[in-house]
Amino acid sequence: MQEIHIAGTGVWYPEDVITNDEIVSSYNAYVDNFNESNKDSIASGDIIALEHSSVEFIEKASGIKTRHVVDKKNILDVERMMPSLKHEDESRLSIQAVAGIHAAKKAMTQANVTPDDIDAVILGTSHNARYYPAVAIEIQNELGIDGYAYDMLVGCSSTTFAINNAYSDIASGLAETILVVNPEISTPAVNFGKRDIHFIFGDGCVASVIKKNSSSEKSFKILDRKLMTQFSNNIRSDWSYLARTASDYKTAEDLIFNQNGGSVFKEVCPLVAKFISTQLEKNNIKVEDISKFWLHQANARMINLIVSKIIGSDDFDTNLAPLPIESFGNLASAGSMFAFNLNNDLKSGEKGIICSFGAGYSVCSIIVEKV
Ligand code: CO8
Repeated sequence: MQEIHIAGTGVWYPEDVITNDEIVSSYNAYVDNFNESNKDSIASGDIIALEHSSVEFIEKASGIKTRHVVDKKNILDVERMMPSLKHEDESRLSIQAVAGIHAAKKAMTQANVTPDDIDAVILGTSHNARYYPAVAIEIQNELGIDGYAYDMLVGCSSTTFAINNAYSDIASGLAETILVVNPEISTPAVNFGKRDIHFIFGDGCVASVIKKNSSSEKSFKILDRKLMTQFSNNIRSDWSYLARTASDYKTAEDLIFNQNGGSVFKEVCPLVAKFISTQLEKNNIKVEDISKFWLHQANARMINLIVSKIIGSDDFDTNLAPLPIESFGNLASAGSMFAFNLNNDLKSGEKGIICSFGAGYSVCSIIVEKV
């Protein structure tokens, strides 16, 4: 009988780490500079003074303690407040390809496969590094993989939707083994001068090998997939090739990542809890039979609230729903599979749920069972 497995996963993250103390000190120095430079306009009421951020707020509101980033020095530099990167061009590998290749090699080792075994590469991410050629094809070329490769964007659900595509291609007979790569280099899209989002994101990448009838000891069988989207402007980025032609003016900060975090929290938590509960019912799986919830790492409070709604109690072992967000921040779409990679020591027959949710809105939940 044909089974389709997550045969192996691998992660990559940059060495630079920023603590909450460091991000808050930098932000508060930026605020002090801004308020001093604009003191007359602030006094006349033309500009609203910026307020300080706080470590206590960040830990309580999000659970984040540190984040790994591609360029700590320039993010913390109050005169810059963003990473310093080079333009993407043909003289070097894309930043997403570099991250993706590191994670992919680990995933292939864990899955006991070589590039010769792979039929396709699907790259899912929240932000394209460029429009074309696809970074997935660049990775395919660097690793020496035959077959096809493409990039796809589904905001925070890009990783799980990409795994879903891989499953469908394998189930239809188009491929037998697919490498899914999910680089999330998010800090270039963060306005580090904005109090309600300056602390949220980190950079990282996860890769997964999806394979028909895998024999690797790390294999998880995919039992069920469920997807939904529902339009919302609460998480939005308008950064695009159209921007250079626009006749109205917007700054880069207007165009990059913006969110109404409170609304996202209120709307998405009940939606995801119901989505997963309904999926379990449909599959005749009792919630007590779920040993692990690998959820999108947007906010630790959000994860705990969703799990408590599903299991009907807020008294549960923290190991039930891993929280790599504490060390890595929000890794956009890579978060749920990153959690899976770091904490998946299940026994044969035990089940878990991988679920992403966020921009779009988009939700994808995958029930898996340890082989
Ligand atoms: N320090 C101190 N106080 C602050 C700060 C701060 N840094 N920020 C806000 N406050 C204050 C506010 O001013 C407010 O004060 P008051 O009550 O006086 O008005 C108070 O704190 C409470 O503010 P909020 O209601 O906004 O705070 P919350 O408790 O809601 O927490 C969060 C804010 C952490 C943003 C929370 O709302 C959250 O996590 N929401 C969910 C967000 C979410 O899931 N977003 C999806 C993320 S998108 C994604 O995962 C992928 C997208 C693509 C990648 C993008 C890459 C860049």
